[in-house]
Amino acid sequence: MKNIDSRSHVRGESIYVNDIPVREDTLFGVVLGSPVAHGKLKKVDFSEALKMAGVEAVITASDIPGENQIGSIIQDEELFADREVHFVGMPVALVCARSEALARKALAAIRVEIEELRPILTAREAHAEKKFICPSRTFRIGDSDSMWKKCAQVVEGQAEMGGQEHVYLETQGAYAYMLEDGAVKVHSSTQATKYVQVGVARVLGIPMHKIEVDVNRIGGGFGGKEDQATPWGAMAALAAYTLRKPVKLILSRADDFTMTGKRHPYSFDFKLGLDQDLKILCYQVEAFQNAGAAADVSPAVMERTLFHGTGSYHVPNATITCHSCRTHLPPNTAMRGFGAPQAMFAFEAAIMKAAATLNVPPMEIQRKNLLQEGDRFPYDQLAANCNAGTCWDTAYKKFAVEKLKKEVADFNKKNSRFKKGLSLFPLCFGISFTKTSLNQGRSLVHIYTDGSVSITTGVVEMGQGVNTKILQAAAKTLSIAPRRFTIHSTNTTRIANPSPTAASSGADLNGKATIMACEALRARLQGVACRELKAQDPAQIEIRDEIIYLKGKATALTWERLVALTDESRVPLSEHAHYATPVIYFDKTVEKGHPFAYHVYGTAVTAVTVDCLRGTYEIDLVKAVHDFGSSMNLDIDIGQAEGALMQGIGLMTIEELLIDPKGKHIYNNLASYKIPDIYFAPKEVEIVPLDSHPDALALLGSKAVGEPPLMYGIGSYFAILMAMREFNPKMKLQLWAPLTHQKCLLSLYDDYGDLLK
Ligand code: MTE
Ligand code: LUZ
Ligand code: MOS
Repeated sequence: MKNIDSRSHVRGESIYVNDIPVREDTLFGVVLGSPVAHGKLKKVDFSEALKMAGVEAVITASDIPGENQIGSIIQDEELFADREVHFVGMPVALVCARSEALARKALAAIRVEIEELRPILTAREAHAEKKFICPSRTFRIGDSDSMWKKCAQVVEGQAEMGGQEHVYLETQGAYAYMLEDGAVKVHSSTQATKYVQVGVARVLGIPMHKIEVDVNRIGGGFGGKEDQATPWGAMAALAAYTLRKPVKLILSRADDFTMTGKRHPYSFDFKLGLDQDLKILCYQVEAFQNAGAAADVSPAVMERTLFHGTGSYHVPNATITCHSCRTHLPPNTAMRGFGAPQAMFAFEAAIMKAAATLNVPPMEIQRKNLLQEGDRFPYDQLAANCNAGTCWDTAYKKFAVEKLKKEVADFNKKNSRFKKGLSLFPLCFGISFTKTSLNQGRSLVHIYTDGSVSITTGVVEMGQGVNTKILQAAAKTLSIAPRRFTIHSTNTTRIANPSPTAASSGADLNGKATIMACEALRARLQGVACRELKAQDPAQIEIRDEIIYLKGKATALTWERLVALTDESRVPLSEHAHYATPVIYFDKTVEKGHPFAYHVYGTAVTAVTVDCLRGTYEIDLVKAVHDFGSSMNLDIDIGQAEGALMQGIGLMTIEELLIDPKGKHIYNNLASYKIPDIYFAPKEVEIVPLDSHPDALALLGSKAVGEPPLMYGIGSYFAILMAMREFNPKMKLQLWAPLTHQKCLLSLYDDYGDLLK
């Protein structure tokens, strides 16, 4: 089935926050951000700004009737800086004017006095100064300490991975206005209606029932709107509440770039030990997470890093430690993969180092150590229906890796300036929020008397096609045509307390709730049909393609007639259902449990060509065998896989966030921050679904797909590195993603005295 949004998208008719027709008297907000990363806020003088035409108010911390606090996991984040500023771009004030242009003009007239303090910019600096977001945590399996001496080879090293900007097409924003009796409605571009509602309630000091948060869809989130849509929703609501006028606040791309957090940069110290046969005996890693200036979801990201410390491999002895370090950068946040890509990169870096040291291909070490059925993860869960080896072997055969290897070797023999490299990357990603309580979904289904159906769930459509999947699940359960359904906006008055749309589990959680609601409705309809058709047992009734069957035989009773009869019989045509993932649990006191409903597996093959004169590279191909379970919509799922792959390649190659020594992002637009475009895309991309069994905890057996394929991008890093080592075997092994063209060029000529002569 086609994505139900494709028609309105293509016609430009899809509605985002900025497309909502503005009400009379609407004001437009622009945020004043701190110009320095760390300092004492001495004075904010906006008297001149207030005198300007069309400017109605400048709102600061002192205007907040409730609490100046929006922290979710830890209450450590102010909506507006009060006494101190903690990052460049930290909101200090909101200017409200009759147009955005006027507000921006007024912004320039505000004088801010700040006594600058020294900023901490890297995780390692923060670690040295013991600036932490939360206590550090360690996952352990076996006893790595006593195993090192039993290893034939031990390698140690450091790996670095940079952050990443989300680059959702729709920037952050909200539109808020008063309803009656002190209630506020907020249209927000958020992945988490509840978080915005909670934030607004806290800032305004009013109960949650007075706040309605609505999301029609968002123009991408990628995790960036899981926790970080809240400040803009809260500011718009605060302004609407205090000024009693509708207020719209849409960030410019530059402001969004500067003020919002990104994927967490990480730094790692790793140590890997292997036996004679290249079997991994032990692994130890210490991860330093750059959390930025406030907790945001960093403790949860850190947790996912710990869970993915050993990647797709079986490691009998492992010690995985993570520190969440407080720095003076915008609070880093959720982004597709959520701490897992960093952990996996560190492990692959360790394998690369071992391979380089032992002079064996990394693939040999990788294949020998893949997870097998029943292997224990460091957090105690066992690998079940483990497809790690199957994906690898299928990819190896299907994509003729032996032949590719030979082609690459031949090419490298014949060419001195251009070199090719090849890598395989195995994926294993756990599905479920690592915080067990978040694993619940809800659905509200109304059947109207004409037989049409309305569905509201807790999930937010952000381009991932989840509404199409919800519709498919409902249409299948009720056995009626897709055209009968409308999926309505995500709204806190229809679905209360939803989990954020995140952790790739939006479709599983809310789709399963939708099936439950539809099953309950179907049972009621069957009861009415049973009476109408004078059958003995509702079990003899079946609804199939909008026709009612009795004992397998079609009757004259249609869907529409049955629905009308049901209403006439005073049997309710509405159902609200709740789904909570069974089986999962986790005990933080011992760091053991069964946190994931299931794992998603896959293997990607990547080939690249490096231009060793320029340091540029092209990605020749990425081919992956991916475990979709039994996909309920391959068009959407392949689209997700390809999109995630591109985002992952960007992360590992050209997307570089540069920060100046004072803590300011040097880039604030897409002319300087480079993301993959169509020219940079691999010349060939092929995603082949693995023939795997349908997992019972996945929606209709169709496994979660939103995040896992992003990690295939890690393969591009190592393919490029392999090509570079062909050119300069003496090159220092630098494990520092992203491997930009510039870094590539500098590394190629590292220790290359002869060539430069
Ligand atoms: N796809 C598009 N087009 N836009 C997005 O913002 N977000 C990704 C992924 N795919 C995203 C996307 C992220 S980070 C997640 S967690 C999942 O979609 C969330 O949706 P799901 O739970 O329905 O898979
Ligand atoms: N968000 C979250 C996530 O709150 N918990 C998670 O485990 C998670 N995982 C991936 C992406 N977002
Ligand atoms: Mo995705 S990072 O879970 O929003």
